[in-house]
Amino acid sequence: MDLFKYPAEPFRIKVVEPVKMVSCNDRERIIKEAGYNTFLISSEDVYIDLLTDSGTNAMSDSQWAGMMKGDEAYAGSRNFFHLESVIQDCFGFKYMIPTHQGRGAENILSQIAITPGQYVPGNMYFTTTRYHQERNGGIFYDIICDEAHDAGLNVPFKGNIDLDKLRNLINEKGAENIAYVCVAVTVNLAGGQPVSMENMRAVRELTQQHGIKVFFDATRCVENAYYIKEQEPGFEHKSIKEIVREMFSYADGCTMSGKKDGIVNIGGFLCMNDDDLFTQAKELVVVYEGMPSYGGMAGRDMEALAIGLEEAMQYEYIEHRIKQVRYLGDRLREAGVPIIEPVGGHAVFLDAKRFCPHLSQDQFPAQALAAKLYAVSGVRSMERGIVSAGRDKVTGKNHVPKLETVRLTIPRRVYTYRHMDVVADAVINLFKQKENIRGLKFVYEPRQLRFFTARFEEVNVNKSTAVKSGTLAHNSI
Ligand code: PM9
Repeated sequence: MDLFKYPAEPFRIKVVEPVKMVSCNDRERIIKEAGYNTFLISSEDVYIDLLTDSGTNAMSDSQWAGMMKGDEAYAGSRNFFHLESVIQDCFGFKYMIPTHQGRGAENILSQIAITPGQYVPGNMYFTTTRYHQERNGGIFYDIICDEAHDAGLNVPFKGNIDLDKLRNLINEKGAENIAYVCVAVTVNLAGGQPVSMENMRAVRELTQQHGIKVFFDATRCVENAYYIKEQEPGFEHKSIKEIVREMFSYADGCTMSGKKDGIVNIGGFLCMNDDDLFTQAKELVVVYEGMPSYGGMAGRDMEALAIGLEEAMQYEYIEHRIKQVRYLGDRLREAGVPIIEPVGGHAVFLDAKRFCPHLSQDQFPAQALAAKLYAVSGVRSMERGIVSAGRDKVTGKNHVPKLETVRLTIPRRVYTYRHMDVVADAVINLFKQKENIRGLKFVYEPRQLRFFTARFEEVNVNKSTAVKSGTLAHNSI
C-alpha cells in the first residue's frame, strides 16, 4: 500500500471493543424485523457500522484524561471557559453557546434569526437544519451549484454556492425577505463536498452589499479546510487552523455538531458576533438546553470537545481521515461501482439510481440497497435519498432529490484500512447481483424526519426479475 497515498493510522490502539458477525440467516430476519430501516437494527447485530460519523468517534487518551477534569458545577464550569477559548481561537467569533448537539444550536438559531415567511437560502439542505428552519416559518431555498446534483461529475468544490442563484433570489424577493444565508462546510447530502475559500469570500461580499447575514454549518469544517489546503491555490503552506480561521471570518456566526469534526460522542454549539442575537440566544438556551455556561453538556463533555477540536486541526489526523475515506472510494470505483464523485470528506456515497436501475425512485432504491447490504454482509449504512428528503410542508408531496444515495460513513479513528477492504468486497459482491435487490413501500411513515424511524416492506416482485428472498449469495465474511 502506498504510504503517501494512503497513510497509516497516525495513532496506536490502546483500547479495543470486540465486534461480532451474526449469521446471514439472522441478518435476513433482523432487517425484516427492523422494517428494512438500518436505524432500527441493534448495534450488537452490526459487524462494521458505517451508519454515521456522528458521535461514533474514538476519543484520544488526552480527551479521556480531560474528562477526569470535568467541573460539574451548575454554573461557570472551568471547562466552559476552556471550550470557549478554544472555539474563539479556532473560529474567531465573539460569543459561543454550548448545546447538547448540532440540532440544539439549529433550534435556537432558527428561532432568533428567522421571521416567518422569510427565505433561508442554503447549499443543499440538511435534514435537521431544514426541519428547524421550516418549523420556524422559514422557506428553504437551494442555491448550491448545479454540479452538486450530478452524482458522477468529478469536479472540485461541488459544495459551492451558485452566486447567480443567490443574486436572483435577493433581487426577486428583496433582501429584507431573506433571514440569512446558510453555508454548510462541507455539504453532507451532496456527498461531503467542500466549499472553496474563493466562494465563501464571494458570498460574503454579495451578502454584505445587501446587509444579509451568513451563518455557517461548521459540522465538518476541518474536512472542508483540508480540501482547501489540498486543492485551492495559495493555501498549500497554510495550517489547517489558519484556513479554518479564514473560512469563518466570512461568516456572522455558525452552528456546529461537535459529534463530527469535534471528535466527541456528544455536544455542539452556536456562535455569533452580534450582541442582540447573543442576548436572545442566551435567553432561549435556558429554555431548551440549560445554563449558558453548559447548554446541554456536562463539564467533562465540554473538556473533551475543547481537546477534540484542537486535535482535529492537526494535519496528520485530517490527512489520514480524508485518505482513508478516499481509499474506500478508490476501491469501489476501480470495480465499476457507481459512487458520488469526487469522494467527499466523511463518507463514500453509493449512487443508488445507477446501482439499482431496475427500481424507480418511488420504490426507495437507496433504502432497499442499504437494507440488502446489511443482509448480505453485516455492514450498516444509511439511506440519503427520497426517504431522507421527506415531504413538502405545503403540498404534502414527496421531495424528489436528484441524488438517491447510500452513505458509507466512516467514524473517526475507529476502523482500519482492512475494515475498508471488507466493506469494499461486500459492496462489490452485491453490485454483481444488484438486480436481486427488491423495492420497498412504507408501512409506517413518521410525520417528521421520517428516515429515523420509518418502517417498510418489500414490494411484490416484478415477474421478469422475480427472485425469492434469501436466494442472494451472501459474502463469506
Ligand atoms: N448529521 C449524520 O449522520 C446525524 C443526524 S442524521 C442521521 O450525518 C450537519 C451537516 C449534519 C448534522 C448531523 C447536523 C445535526 C447538522 N448539520 O446530529 O444534531 O450532518 O448533532 O447535528 C448526522 P446533530
